[in-house]
Amino acid sequence: MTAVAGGTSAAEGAGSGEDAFLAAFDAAVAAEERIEPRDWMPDAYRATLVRQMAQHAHSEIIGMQPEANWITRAPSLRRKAILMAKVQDEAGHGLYLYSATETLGTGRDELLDKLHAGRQKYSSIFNYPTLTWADVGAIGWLVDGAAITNQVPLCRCSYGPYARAMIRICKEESFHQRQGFELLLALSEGTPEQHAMAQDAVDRWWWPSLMMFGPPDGESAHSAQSTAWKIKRFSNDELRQRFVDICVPQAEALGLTLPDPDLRWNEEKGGHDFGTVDWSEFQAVLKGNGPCNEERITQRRRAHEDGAWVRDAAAAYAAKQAAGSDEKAVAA
Ligand code: BYC
Repeated sequence: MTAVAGGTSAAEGAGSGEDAFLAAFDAAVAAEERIEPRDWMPDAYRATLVRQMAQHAHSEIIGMQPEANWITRAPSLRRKAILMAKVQDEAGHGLYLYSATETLGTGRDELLDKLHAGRQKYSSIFNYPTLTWADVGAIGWLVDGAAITNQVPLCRCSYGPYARAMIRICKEESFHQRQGFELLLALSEGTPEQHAMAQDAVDRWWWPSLMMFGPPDGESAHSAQSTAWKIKRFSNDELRQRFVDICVPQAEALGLTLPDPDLRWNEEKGGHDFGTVDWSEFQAVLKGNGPCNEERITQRRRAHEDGAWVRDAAAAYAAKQAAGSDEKAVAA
């Protein structure tokens, strides 16, 4: 967007010029132009982006924990290498997203402090335990599958840096989803014990995966405004429906069943009917009372404290390098 570029803050836009800035912003959004970091934007747009992107970034780095739980116990070197690459990808996704929030004037330190203090959320899904190796497959197939369904539309988000980060993230998530499917297929077609392990994992991860799309539309506090701003392109329920419709034939191909007796094709609506998500469980997990909330946040805080010396060393090295290049510049 160029029309309002240079009007970089709400304060600058306050007063007589604000209406013009807002009109230019609204016109840019309506015309499907991208809003870029130096463009004027409403404070509430900035705040909602920081909220959503921070929650997304936190999900990526907390999401490393349940998967990393299986790195040492992966059943072959090939599976171990794949899982390590996947967990490393999640860290990278976190970095893209924290960098994108920095373009809105909110640094990573501030966001991490809020996460550690319990003032910002991460996806409910990562408060469930990974009990068996099959859970690594179920996370790939269902959790990454749900993430892709939710995140592909975000590649068209009105805020440029977020949209561009999502393009790369979605490409990588697509590999993740396929490795999960392939892992589950190998188990499903293996011994009866392996098949049962795969089915048990799908039984436990199915409903929490449906919760990843957020509360039902009628209870979604932010949807209307985020849709008007073209941050969100589809509602929580629309994406949840899309995910169910994608998963049903994939479950058949896997030879596994989805744990929902109400799941059936509805010719009239051209999609599957499915049972009701237990929203009381979702709310309990959001309030910190899921099976692993405590464990995840404790581990995250510990990792942050243990990593303090690395951050200090990197900052000292950067300062030394900068001083060195200043000296060279003076000498030249
Ligand atoms: N978990 O008004 P609503 C991944 C909150 S992981 C926790 O509908 P919105 C991956 C919501 O924040 C997936 N909280 O909100 C990583 C709000 O609370 P606040 C991460 C949830 O924002 C590693 C309240 O409920 N992906 O990719 O319009 C390995 C009301 O909700 C959840 C993203 O974050 C939840 N499930 O819509 C594998 C995608 N759902 O903030 C995979 C980006 C809702 O007012 N985010 N809440 O305190 C989004 O697309 C949207 O933020 C959501 C929610 C669809 C999630």
